[in-house]
Amino acid sequence: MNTTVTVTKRLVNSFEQLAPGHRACLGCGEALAVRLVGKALGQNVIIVSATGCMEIISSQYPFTSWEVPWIHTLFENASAVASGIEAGIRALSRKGEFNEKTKVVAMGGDGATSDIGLQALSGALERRHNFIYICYDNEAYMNTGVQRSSATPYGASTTTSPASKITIGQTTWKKNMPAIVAAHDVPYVATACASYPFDLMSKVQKAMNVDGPSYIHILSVCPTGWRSSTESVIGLGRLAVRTGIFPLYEIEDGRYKLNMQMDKLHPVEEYLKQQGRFRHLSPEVIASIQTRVNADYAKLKEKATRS
Ligand SMILES: Cc1ncc(C[n+]2csc(CCOP(=O)(O)OP(=O)(O)O)c2C)c(N)n1
Repeated sequence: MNTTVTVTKRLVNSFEQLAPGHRACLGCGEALAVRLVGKALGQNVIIVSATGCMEIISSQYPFTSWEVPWIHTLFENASAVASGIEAGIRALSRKGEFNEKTKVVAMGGDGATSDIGLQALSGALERRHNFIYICYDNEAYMNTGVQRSSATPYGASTTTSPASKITIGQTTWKKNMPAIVAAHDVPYVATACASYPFDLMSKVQKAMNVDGPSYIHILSVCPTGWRSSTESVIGLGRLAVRTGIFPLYEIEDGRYKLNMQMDKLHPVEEYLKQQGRFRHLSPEVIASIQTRVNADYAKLKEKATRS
């Protein structure tokens, strides 16, 4: 018994960066991801948070759930604010007025990252600030009522892409944010999901050790917006990975590495049928999603083989 406790302690930091008592929805996959990220980051960090679910649930005045320095920014400027803090740390360090190795970590949802904050993120990556950007991707603008974003998957019904007799809902394919970040030639890019907690935490720790910009894109299951059951959060995250819909991979100095090589993918239907947002999809549309997922996964595998 004691041995198990010791091993667990060594694997997972007991420090909770996100204190209990926050207001996330029941079964929120994103709050779980934030907790895991916090355990991997430790305490010597400054968090810069764009507007979104994780800001709303954690910072209602006069309360805060954050056990580390934390600043709320607009959608548009999380990466710009992170850049300024990082530059400030460097300037003070040069003058000998700051001796800590503090990491700046910017975070935002998929709307904040792939839509409204993309310009500031691109600038910060290009200037090569020493910071980590984490996208918590729940695949829509969730805290304002499930509006589509450019990360919403094809065929999903949202309040601004509602499925009807004449449309399947979202008619565009999910924007490939990790590829957009990788095109900035940054040292470290990774995808992760809270359903694979050790994989997620080890990627965050890797990013902590990068001298320069790094990016982690975390799929965050959202029972409220996906219209799925709260007890299937972990299972849905695993299925997203095992179907190839959300593969786990890293891009280190341009080299791709698949973290879970799968010879045979689970059918996408297994994943889609558990979510109300896809309930209306016909077998033909599901088949077209399967074709696209197979092709994207094959491309990724090829990149990993060539690396
Ligand atoms: C420029 C701007 N447009 C719209 C809003 C309103 N708004 C606040 S949070 C939010 C949704 C955020 O979506 P996302 O970044 O995906 O994070 P999530 O809420 O899903 O965690 C919106 C639209 C805003 N605050 N600023």
